[in-house]
Amino acid sequence: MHQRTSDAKQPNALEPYGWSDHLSTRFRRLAAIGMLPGRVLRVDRGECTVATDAGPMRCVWTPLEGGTDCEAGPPVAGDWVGIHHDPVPSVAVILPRSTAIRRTDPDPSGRRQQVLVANMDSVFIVHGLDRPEQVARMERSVVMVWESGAEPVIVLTKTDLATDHAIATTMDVMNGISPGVPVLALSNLTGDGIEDVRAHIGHGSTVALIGESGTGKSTSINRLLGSEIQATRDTREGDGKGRHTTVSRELVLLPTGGALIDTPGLRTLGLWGGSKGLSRTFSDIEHLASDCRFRDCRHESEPGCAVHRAVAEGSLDEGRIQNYQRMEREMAAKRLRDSRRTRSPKPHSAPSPEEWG
Ligand SMILES: Nc1nc2c(ncn2[C@@H]2O[C@H](COP(=O)(O)OP(=O)(O)O)[C@@H](O)[C@H]2O)c(=O)[nH]1
Ligand SMILES: [Mg+2]
Ligand SMILES: [Zn+2]
Repeated sequence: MHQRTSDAKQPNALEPYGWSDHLSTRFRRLAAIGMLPGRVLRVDRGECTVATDAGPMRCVWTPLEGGTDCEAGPPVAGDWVGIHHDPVPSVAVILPRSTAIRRTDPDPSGRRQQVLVANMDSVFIVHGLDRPEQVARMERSVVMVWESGAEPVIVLTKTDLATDHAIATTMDVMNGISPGVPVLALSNLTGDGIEDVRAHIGHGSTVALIGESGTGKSTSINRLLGSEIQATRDTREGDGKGRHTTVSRELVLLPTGGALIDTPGLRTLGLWGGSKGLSRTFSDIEHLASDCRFRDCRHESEPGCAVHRAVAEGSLDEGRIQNYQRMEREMAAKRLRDSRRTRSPKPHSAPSPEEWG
């Protein structure tokens, strides 16, 4: 009898990237029409580098006509794709993304979404201890990560530049950002904390690093890799902010298992999507709100407001409720704009190079 080799477990070069039975089942239809599976490692100058069973391949993006049950594109780092060879290697299909970080395109219409990175299991939100805390920005980043479907982890870098007291104070503040989100601290100079961070990177899992430029994302990736793959920049002679040396998102495999995706720092993080991420991040406020006298309490000046009581008693920070309300208003305004649209939203865009930083 003929042995069916397609179901046999063969060593697959994509396995360390997180290729799974689930993906393989999803891909079967595409394999049947001669497509090669791959994972996008990097996108630059309109082309992408894709990891495949046959090694990395440079591909253009040529969406398959009439493709259904796939993402609109363009491809981003972390995407699982189908490659077509005719006439040149092309990404023809983007498999549905299990998770994705999306923001509103900073163009004035606010009508487009930008996908920054896809199919990550967790996201390290990186902040440097050499800078002020920027609680509101961290809260916003956590909202975006929860909304993406991935698990947020807050990573503080440069412990070597802060006193123990300052580290402890910042850890306290960061622990208050979103109940249950781990907060880790490391130094790329001394190596302190690196192994704690590594422990949060599962075998076959994908972790994206986001955060402002100069916070140490690329340096941390090099540290975890044990080699200098990601370009970093010396900031000593500059303004301490670092320059955007990361020109595009890049996915690398760790020898100890797992994949990391580097991203450039983005100035603006306009919320995209529903309110799930907001509810998750501010679960403490939503929990308090269930004790407000009025079910539709807006926690402004209504009597019997449990949220205001918590602020008055000092158990809830006023800045936290203000930032929550600011993001709620931003999302309500966006919903209103969306509902007024007569035409369907424009296709997705990619961040422009001037936006980095
Ligand atoms: N002292 C110290 N400097 C660091 C640490 N991590 C990164 N840096 C420096 O911070 C600057 C920006 O790092 P980089 O990795 O390029 O930041 P990115 O923009 O987030 O990728 C570089 O000069 C790094 O050498 C750290 O843990 N301690
Ligand atoms: Mg970088
Ligand atoms: Zn209330």
